[in-house]
Amino acid sequence: MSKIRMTEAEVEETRAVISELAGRYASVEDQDFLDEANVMAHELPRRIRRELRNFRLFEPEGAMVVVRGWPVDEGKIGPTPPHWNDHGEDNDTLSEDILLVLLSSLLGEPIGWSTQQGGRIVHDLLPIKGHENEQVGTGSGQLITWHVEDAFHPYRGDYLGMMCLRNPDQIPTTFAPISSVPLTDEEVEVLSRPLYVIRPDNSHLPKNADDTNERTPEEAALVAKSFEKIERMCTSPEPISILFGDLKAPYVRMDPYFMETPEDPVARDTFETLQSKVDEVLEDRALEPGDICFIDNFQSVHGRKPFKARFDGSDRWMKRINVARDLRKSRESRLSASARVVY
Ligand SMILES: O=C(O)CCC(=O)C(=O)O
Ligand SMILES: [Fe+2]
Repeated sequence: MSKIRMTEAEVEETRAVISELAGRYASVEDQDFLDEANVMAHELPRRIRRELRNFRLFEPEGAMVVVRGWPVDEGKIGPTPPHWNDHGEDNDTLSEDILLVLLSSLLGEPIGWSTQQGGRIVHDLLPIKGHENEQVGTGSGQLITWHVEDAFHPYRGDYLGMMCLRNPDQIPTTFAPISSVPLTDEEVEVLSRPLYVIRPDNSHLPKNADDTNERTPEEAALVAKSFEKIERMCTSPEPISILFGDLKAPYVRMDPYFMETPEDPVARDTFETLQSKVDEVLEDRALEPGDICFIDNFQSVHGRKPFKARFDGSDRWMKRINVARDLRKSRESRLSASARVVY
């Protein structure tokens, strides 16, 4: 993992870019802001740009980069809201949202899912009452089993970004780069065959949508169609390989909680061996306020330890973003060349 701590001068340089944007845009969900983010990101401090460029270009095995040192203003961000669609007047996270999108733009193009958090680009990861026992980012009491983000979906992000606003009990994100898992050549060979299926995770299901967006009839029809697509992926998922790319340094897609154990004994045993080997190398990485972490979603798995939510405004609160290296590959599922929402 690489870590870079912003100096005071770098924080000030960054603040100037954010202030300019905050003067012009009230929300990072504004399409004009998203269109401009990459250009503005080139005004961030050079050392940070270089770090992220290297992360994208060289695909280091550590598969995680953390930018540390952004001073989160507790008073300004306000209490942790009870729900991602229930921000109050006391919640001002515009600076943090902008920073997360700018840094993401140095890695690729932020995308959102029409089936997740109302199609927003920047998600709130906070415990929601009623989700305590759910296998979703907004749960709390249940361990989030390690996974590749949106592993089931061909358009899943190349990177997952998380910015920590508050983590009073230092609840860890769990993490393992696939390079740290000691697989034999035989195991790699089996895992590179299309013998496995991954179903959509619960965060994409209509029951967790809580979507209060106002939509045109055309958009509403598209969202309904996306949920139908998710339903089809649930009932008849395509068989895939778990490992792919260069098998000497493979990419990975898996989400064991939503996968079936294959009937074929070799496929099954290898899958089980893989899971225990990942369990053995999985590490805790607790983010601290101000940390912005990017995970290479092709080269690692992550999850989250369970915790007891307080529901009093002081809970763990992260911002989350999905980043695709290339928007084109999902063009058939987006409304225009620069649209960010995958339907
Ligand atoms: O809350 C975390 O640290 C990670 C949760 C997670 O896996 C996710 O939201 O994708
Ligand atoms: Fe995740």
